[in-house]
Amino acid sequence: MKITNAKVIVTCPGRNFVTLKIETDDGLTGIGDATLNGRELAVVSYLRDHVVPCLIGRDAHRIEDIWQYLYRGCYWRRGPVTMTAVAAVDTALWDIKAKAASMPLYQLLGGRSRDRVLVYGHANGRDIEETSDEVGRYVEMGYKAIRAQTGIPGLSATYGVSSDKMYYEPANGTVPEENVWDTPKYLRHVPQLFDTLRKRYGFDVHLLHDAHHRPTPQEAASLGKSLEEYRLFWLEDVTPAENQEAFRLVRQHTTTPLAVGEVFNSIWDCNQLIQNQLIDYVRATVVHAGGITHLRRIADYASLYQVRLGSHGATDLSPVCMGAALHLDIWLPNFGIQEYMRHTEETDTVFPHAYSFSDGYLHPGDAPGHGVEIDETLAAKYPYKPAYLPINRLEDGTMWNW
Ligand code: EZ4
Ligand code: CO
Repeated sequence: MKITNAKVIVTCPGRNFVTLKIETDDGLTGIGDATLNGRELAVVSYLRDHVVPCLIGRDAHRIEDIWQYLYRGCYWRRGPVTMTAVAAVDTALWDIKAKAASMPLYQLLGGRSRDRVLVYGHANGRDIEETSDEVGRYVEMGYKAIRAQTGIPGLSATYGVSSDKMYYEPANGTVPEENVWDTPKYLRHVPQLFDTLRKRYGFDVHLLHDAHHRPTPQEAASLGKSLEEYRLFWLEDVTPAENQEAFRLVRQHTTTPLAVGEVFNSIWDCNQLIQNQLIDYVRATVVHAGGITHLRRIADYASLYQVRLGSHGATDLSPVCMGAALHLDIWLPNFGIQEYMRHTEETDTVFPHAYSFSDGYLHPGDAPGHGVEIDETLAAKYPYKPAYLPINRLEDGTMWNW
């Protein structure tokens, strides 16, 4: 089965998405997500200018060989732009192979290891009271796991908090907005949030929290310690992981479960974290970590050390990524949880999909392939709009982590 064409489709139904569609001489087509938040057009060029011309005429069934060809063959290995482009090709090829087999993708991976995929939603509020009410809304919708983020007194804007609740979109400014950050204020406030939530909702609902790479390792250790009694499902991105060894300090001081890795693009970003058991969950994704082929490799490696997969699933990961991720999740023996931030109605109409939510779980559906399509006519009605995540500065103006 030869690849005859590959198109890069850019659309902005409320936010930007990049999708690669591969066509074959059998008439089968497959799609892969290629969205890299705030750097979308870099991946578009990488694919259009450098990858697509090399794909034409290749055997679409040779997924592994094409992966190696794009990874080793470009000489410049790894990096978010490269690995997102590789992921798009890989995901589209798995979609095609599963359609050729007339099977849902999870069957090709080894079949289901579970009946459904546990997901967590996002509850955000300007203050503890509002966040606490939001958690209640998620409990009512059936969620078994909820991430809680709250505004911090003294800081005008906080990550994860906005007036749009169900569909909040962190990327907005045509140039990045500038926020002010202060870690000591944050460290004092967060334990009060979880104290309130546990008093109101008890310990049966899973609670999660994202520190979004702001604390230093020492601050991260202190945060983990101060949250221990609230028994979080996980504490996410508690410090940047560029230096994987930094997590040793955090780990030595707290039993709060740790998750990190939404920005990882390769197994080399987490090999020490995994091998030294410095984390409990790795947050790498299909779209940013080289597709199903490479994420499966990371997850298999993690299973040797009892580290589980808890993939990133914010709105900038398109329904195509979500569909593919759910097939991996339902198969993967060491699956932990899947993040699920709902896409808007507009986005869901551009990307019709077989996956569905019920009672706090997602199911990938049983359509052949990964079960997600793109309505190209509708997609063409939403042209690309520049949009960036905000940045953070400390109160004295020092550039910090967002
Ligand atoms: O900042 O998706 O856990 N989710 C997150 C997200 C990320 C964005 C980055 O593109 O931290 O909100
Ligand atoms: Co995060």
